[in-house]
Amino acid sequence: MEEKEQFFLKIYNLGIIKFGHFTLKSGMTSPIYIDFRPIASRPDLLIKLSDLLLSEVPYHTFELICGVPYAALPIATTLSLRSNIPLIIKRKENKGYGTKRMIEGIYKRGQNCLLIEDVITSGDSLLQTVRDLEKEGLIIKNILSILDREQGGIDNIKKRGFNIRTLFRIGEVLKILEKKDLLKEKEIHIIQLFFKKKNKKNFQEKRISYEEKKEKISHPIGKKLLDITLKKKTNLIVSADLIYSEKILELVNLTGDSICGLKLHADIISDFSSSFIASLKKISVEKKFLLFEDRKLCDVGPTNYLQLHHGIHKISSWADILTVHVIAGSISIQNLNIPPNMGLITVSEMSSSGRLSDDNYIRKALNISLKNPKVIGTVAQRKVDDRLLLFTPGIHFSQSKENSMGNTYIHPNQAFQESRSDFIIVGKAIYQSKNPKIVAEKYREVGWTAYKNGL
Ligand code: 6AU
Repeated sequence: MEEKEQFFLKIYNLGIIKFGHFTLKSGMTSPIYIDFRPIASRPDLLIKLSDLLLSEVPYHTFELICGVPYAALPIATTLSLRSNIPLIIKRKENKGYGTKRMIEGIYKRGQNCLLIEDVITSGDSLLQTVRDLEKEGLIIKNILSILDREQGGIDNIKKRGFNIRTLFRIGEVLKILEKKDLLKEKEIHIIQLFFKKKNKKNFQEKRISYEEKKEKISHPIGKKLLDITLKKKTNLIVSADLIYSEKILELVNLTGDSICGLKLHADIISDFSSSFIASLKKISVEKKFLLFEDRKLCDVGPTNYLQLHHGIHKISSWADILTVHVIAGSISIQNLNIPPNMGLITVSEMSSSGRLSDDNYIRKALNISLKNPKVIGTVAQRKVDDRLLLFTPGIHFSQSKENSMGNTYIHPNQAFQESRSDFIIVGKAIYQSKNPKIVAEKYREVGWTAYKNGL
């Protein structure tokens, strides 16, 4: 321990622990932020760190080394140089051009790969990397991390059958710092409070129920959607991406009993009319579901306003829920004169492969969503704050399905288990099926069971 302790004090002096108010990748806030990136600028410490990590696993157990992007990349590289075991590089996104590979380097299916992560919180980004490597036929058994924040991530990973070793645990490093008088009393107090609370309420913990969500969502449409969901036992939204109104009405008649919402793209309907909307409204009242217009407004405020209220679609006259991007900034979705009975869903992170949103953008989009009282929820591919409803498109029972137009798909179970989603949005899987009524009912059942299992 002495050696590790000495080493930790050296890296601590690089400023790897910051105190303040931070939003973590998971969307949770924390008074402490740990970032090992500065070590990359100190070759001597990087080498020492790699040697300490390598002493945790026997060399013969792996043939490749990979770091979870990006923070662990320099560490994985050093490990590879010190052990003479080849490195492979996992991309966060494929480039969208060239080879479109997610994993770079030389490897063969069936090879054993050691995975390196810097900090483990929930373990989610690590598990994402595991999935991407496994898709390429690589075998992951051993995982090494520098620091465990002791918030449930390690159990989460162990539960899935991986061997994970970690050099430091947050509790033990805080003790080291306290012993050496490196923390102010106030800092100790804040951190102790945080970890006491968070450890009870760690990432393993159950999701919050729709009833609890209803308490947190103030917008009447958000509450109404949750009421419908609870009453009909469905979190399924069907995306009717069809170009004739008759076909949409047909689909709605078949699936209406299984859904809490119907999502439209009004601008793809060749024979759009107010009588079509009137028929749809009538069915939506009878069968109890809400109407979503997936217009994804993304312009400056005045143009968004015109697109919402005018043109042939007159969205504000009928839609219960409207999707918007916030790329033009928070003000672009303010002052739109949104009817009181219409809620907004922001699109913070799309389901498409090669999407351009990075963590920074997503964090800002989620903050805008939380601050705007008209916003009831968001589309994202990760867990979000409990005050937002989370909508997950890109759903298909056949997860590997990726169509040539670049949407990516996950199983409903994955949406509920990993992102703690509230609603699944399903298009093609239902409207292109031979029997949309039965298939929609199947998605309803699977979605509802997945939600219940998370409680
Ligand atoms: O199940 P699919 O792929 O046939 O249909 C998915 C539907 C489409 C997309 O326009 C929409 O979901 N969508 C959305 C939204 C806002 O719903 C966001 C996103 O990130 N990805 C996505 O596919 O109507």
